[in-house]
Amino acid sequence: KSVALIGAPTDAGAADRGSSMGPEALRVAGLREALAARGLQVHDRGNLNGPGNPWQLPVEGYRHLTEVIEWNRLVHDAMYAALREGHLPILLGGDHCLAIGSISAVARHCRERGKKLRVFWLDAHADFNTRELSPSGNIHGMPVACLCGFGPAQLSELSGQKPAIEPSVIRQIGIRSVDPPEKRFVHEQGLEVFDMRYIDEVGMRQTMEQALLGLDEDTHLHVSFDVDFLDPEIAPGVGTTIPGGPSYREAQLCMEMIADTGRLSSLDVMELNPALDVRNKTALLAVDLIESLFGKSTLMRRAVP
Ligand code: DIR
Ligand code: MN
Ligand code: MN
Ligand code: MN
Repeated sequence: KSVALIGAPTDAGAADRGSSMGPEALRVAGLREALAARGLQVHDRGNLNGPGNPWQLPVEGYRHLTEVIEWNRLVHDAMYAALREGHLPILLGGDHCLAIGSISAVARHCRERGKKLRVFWLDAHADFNTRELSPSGNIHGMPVACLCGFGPAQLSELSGQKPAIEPSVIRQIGIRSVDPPEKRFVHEQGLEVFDMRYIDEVGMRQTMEQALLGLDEDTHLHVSFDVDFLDPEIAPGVGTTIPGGPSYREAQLCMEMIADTGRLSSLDVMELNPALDVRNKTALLAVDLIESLFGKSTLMRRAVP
């Protein structure tokens, strides 16, 4: 099995500068070597080359819309090409607005191949804002809404079909920060959210069992991993830290249970911000978790009652 690494160094959709350095921090943390050690063939495609961050205020509810559209076009085309070539693409973000391009490419690919799609959205945030609902205008808070057809045409129609995905394919895990109007919209659209309260109540194991229900041989599983999913005590290198996220062990179990399905077919690693990190520890942790996502386990698997 071969993986393609696609770097997208931009922070045009984010609240803070610095996630543009994410791709290189993940490489420095040994991502290629870790994947190669899993027996994967790694093709590092280098970084996409898009517009800079003009650092301007929102215009008509969107910040840096022109730049975000251009970056998402580049990401869509690169992810789609990698999927067609038979690789498992890994998008190295960059801020989470780029999941619009990434998942649009995955949705297009699945449509063409007659595959079912399941999207795991690991995040502290629901990222379901629209220009009307958003408190910030930052597009990294809007990718799930754009993918479900609520956003500007140039972003919502990237996959060649609007909506790119139905809310029913999404499972959100680890959510603990949702803006009040955004919350109403999440309920209205019926997103399946496993928030931190739920994980507290039933534990990560039962949460993941439920979120993984219904996967079959024909399912393409995409994971969109916003690093702010993790508790900020262990993962400080992100812009919008929200306390009370999954612990190291909970995050490991989450990744291991996804690996066990054998269905992982594409991945985003987003919002890592080296400017806010401590000796690259968040990048190192992300690589550690990605190893588990690709099947690294400690010693053996004992039967669990
Ligand atoms: C907030 C923060 N909900 C917003 N969102 C995100 O601006 O829409 N932060 N995704 O990382
Ligand atoms: Mn987030
Ligand atoms: Mn996010
Ligand atoms: Mn974020």
